[in-house]
Parts: sequence; C-alpha cells; structure tokens
Amino acid sequence: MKPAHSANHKMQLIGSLTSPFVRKVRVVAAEKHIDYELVLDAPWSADTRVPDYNPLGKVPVWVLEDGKTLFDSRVIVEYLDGISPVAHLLPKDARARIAVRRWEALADGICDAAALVYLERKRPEEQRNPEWIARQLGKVRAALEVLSEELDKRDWLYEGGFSLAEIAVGCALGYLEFRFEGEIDWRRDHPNLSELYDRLMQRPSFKDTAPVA
Ligand SMILES: N[C@@H](CCC(=O)N[C@@H](CS)C(=O)NCC(=O)O)C(=O)O
Repeated sequence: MKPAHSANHKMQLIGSLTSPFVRKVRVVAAEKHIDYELVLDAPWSADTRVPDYNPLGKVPVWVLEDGKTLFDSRVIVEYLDGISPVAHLLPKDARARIAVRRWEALADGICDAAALVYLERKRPEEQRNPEWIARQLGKVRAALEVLSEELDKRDWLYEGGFSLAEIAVGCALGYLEFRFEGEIDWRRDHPNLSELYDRLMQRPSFKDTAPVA
C-alpha cells in the first residue's frame, strides 16, 4: 500500500460528497473539532486513486500524519473519538457502547442496502434484477421500522444524549432523502425519525455535510 504523502503531513479524509459513510466521518470530525484536509475522490470514477489507499476501493479512507491509512468508517470514527477528549461520541461503559454501535450497524446497513439499490438501477434495464432491488428495499424499510420503534418518544437513541448512534442514523436518513425522495417516505412513516433529522440538521456538523450531487 503506497503512503498517501510524506511523513508529518496534516491528516486527510479521502471521500466523496455523496457517501453517507464519508458524511459520518465528517460529522464526527466536526463535532470533535479535529483538523484535517478533505480530499475529494469518487471511487467509481475511472481515474480514482482510492485503491492506492484502501485495497477495498471504498471511501472513506483516513490518512494519518505518517501516511498510514485507516478504513472503514467504523474504525475511523472510533479512532477520531479516541484522539480528542472533546464531545465523547462513544460511551465508555461497555454495554452502552455496544448499544450505540448496534444502532450504528443498523444505520450503516440501511446505507449498504440503499446504495446497492441505487447501483443496481444504474445498470442497463435488461440487467437489473427486480427481486434483488425488492430484497434490499425490504431491509431498508425493516431497519427504519426498528430504529423508529427504539427511538420511540425519546430525544436520543442513547439515553446519555447525542452520540455516534444519532450521527450514523442521521447520515442514513439524509442519504435516503438524497437518493430516494418520493419513494421511501420515512418522514411520513416515522415522524419521530423526521423530527430527529430536523433537529440534527440544526447542528453545523450536519448542515455543512448534507449530500450534494
Ligand atoms: N463499510 C464501509 C462502506 C463504505 C462504502 O460502501 N463506500 C462506498 C461509497 S458510499 C464506496 O466507496 N463504494 C465503492 C465500491 O464499492 O467500489 C464503511 O463503513 O466505510
């Protein structure tokens, strides 16, 4: 794996402005006031350099000062939470931490399934598999249902307050709004998630990272 740059450089985040996983990392870095340089690279473009930094060819990739790289988004956010004492986003208590990570896994799973649908629909019509699309959309709907039920009437998923759980869920909701507006109406079906997203969007970390085509 080639180092991204010479030693003792500012940390970098390699990613796109549409990826919900990149957004999750950007929100965490903003909440924790961590300084870095955003390097835009779309992994689907012909001239992408992402595979030089991550053999999986996926963003986000975080480049450390010494040129070493971190991926995927779950590893990066844990790293970022650990290097700065500002605004702990992962609880110290083991049970609470696992609960937050489980919500993150649900939110990331929504993004994985939704991204597969988006990509499948970009294929020529005769190559698309409607059963595959329906299967993935079923996962998105089921996960939204569980998140909404578990949030219930509370302000935050994690009772300790704003955490990585809401960040991951907010990024998933924002991605659905961006790519599936009018099709997956999570605002109508789950008013509590709608209210949560509106509240998150009042934070500069979310407002400044809304997906753009
Ligand atoms: N589990 C990974 C998922 C990352 C991911 O799927 N990124 C997409 C963009 S949203 C990507 O880079 N896809 C390119 C590819 O699959 O080749 C994470 O949490 O970082």
